[in-house]
Amino acid sequence: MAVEKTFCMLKPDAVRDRKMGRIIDRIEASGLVIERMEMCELTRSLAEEHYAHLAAEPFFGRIVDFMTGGPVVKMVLSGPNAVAKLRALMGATDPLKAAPGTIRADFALETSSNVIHGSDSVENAEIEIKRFFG
Ligand code: IDP
Repeated sequence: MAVEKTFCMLKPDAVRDRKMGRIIDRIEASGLVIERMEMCELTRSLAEEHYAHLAAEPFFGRIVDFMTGGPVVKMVLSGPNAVAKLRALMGATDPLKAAPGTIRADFALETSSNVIHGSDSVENAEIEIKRFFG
């Protein structure tokens, strides 16, 4: 299995609602290694760049408002199949459709505030790690 790096972010709802510790516990328990971790606030331009693939959606402005509305925790994770492993831990984008036991199923209620981001491919992981950590 290929050792990969992936980018992960705990969204402002996870920080505000004091769910960070429990989510990080699940990440560590999965075997993924936290290589870097930092709390920060996103600028509008960084949030817009990160969600540029959704720029045409009617909810784009609300995503940017949400992501810039409070601190986030950004992380670089590594391990065998890290990209797919984190996506499996996270569950589906809509928490109501996420499999039981996944982070989104257990800690989120709405698609628009679904507690966690994880890169969806090795290529995007590389781009996102550069975007957020330089
Ligand atoms: P992902 O986060 O599961 O990779 P994407 O399709 O890349 O999903 O969407 C990015 C984020 O945009 C989602 O995590 C979610 O917070 C938000 N989003 C996606 N679709 C909707 C929607 O239909 N309504 C509101 N927010 C959405």
